[in-house]
Amino acid sequence: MTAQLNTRVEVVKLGAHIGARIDGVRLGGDLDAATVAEIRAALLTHKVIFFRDQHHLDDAGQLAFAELLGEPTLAHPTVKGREHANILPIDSDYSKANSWHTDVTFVDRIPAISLLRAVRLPSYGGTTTWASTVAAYEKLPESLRALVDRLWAVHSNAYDYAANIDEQRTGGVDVKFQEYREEFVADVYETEHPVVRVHPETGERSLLLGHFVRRLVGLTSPESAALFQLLQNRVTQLENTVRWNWADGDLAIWDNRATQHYAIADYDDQPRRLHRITLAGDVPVSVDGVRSTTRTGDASHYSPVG
Ligand SMILES: O=C(O)CCC(=O)C(=O)O
Ligand SMILES: [Fe+2]
Repeated sequence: MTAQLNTRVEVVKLGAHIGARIDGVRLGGDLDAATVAEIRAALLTHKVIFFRDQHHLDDAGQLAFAELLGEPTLAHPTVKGREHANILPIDSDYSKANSWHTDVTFVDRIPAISLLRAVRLPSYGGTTTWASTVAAYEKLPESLRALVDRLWAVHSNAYDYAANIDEQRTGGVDVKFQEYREEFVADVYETEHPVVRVHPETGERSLLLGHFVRRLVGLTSPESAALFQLLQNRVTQLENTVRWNWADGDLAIWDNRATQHYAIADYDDQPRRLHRITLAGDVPVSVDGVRSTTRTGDASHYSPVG
């Protein structure tokens, strides 16, 4: 217990809009409530926070700490946890998340928080970048805010289906990648979310878009694509981002209600592995107080509504 009394949380801001490193904390299931509250406050303010030198953490320790911040979901709605039901291995042998996204937006109960721990890192490359979807919204001109405040989008895990088939036919996909994709879309989920959601803890408005968006409700495909790209470009503007160069012992935590992220696949075929735990989130609510609606699939086995 004495070690806990000496804990001095130091929050080092990394950019104007997003990102902070937190020093002076040894993460684990035994952290005191005051320190957990400081960590949560830093997460809400900075959207993604990084901890270094947590070499003592294993899966059990990561999970015990995660449980202090919320209720873990299953590893994924469709992809089974390999060693542990609540832990999703992010393994470069199976997939690379090199596309801007918010985690698991194809279900109604989008996870609130993700915790990602470095397990095996490549000798170069393999950084991850996060973007603040709150900053993106706040920087919109009045006219665009008026447009997006009432816009809705359909998100689904069944994406790029035709491109995958073409790639298979031309022999462009590794077998393990193909198996992973098949597991990913084993059950199809489709959910309608507001493009602007109100954060349940901070009240901030943010843009809810990313990789899983199929189309914008009421627009044709070309119109959806054009408007989606305009807004996505706003999200990923470099001033809204922070990029993290992973080291052994690192843990990153992001507010999945206020960010998108992109894992940069510039490490050739070196192995890269991280372990992710997500915490249950609420169903998004629009600026008019309307909740997201499920069109296909039932995600109740995956996560309670947080
Ligand atoms: O590989 C990474 O750095 C991030 C992967 C990812 O998208 C995630 O953990 O949710
Ligand atoms: Fe992700």
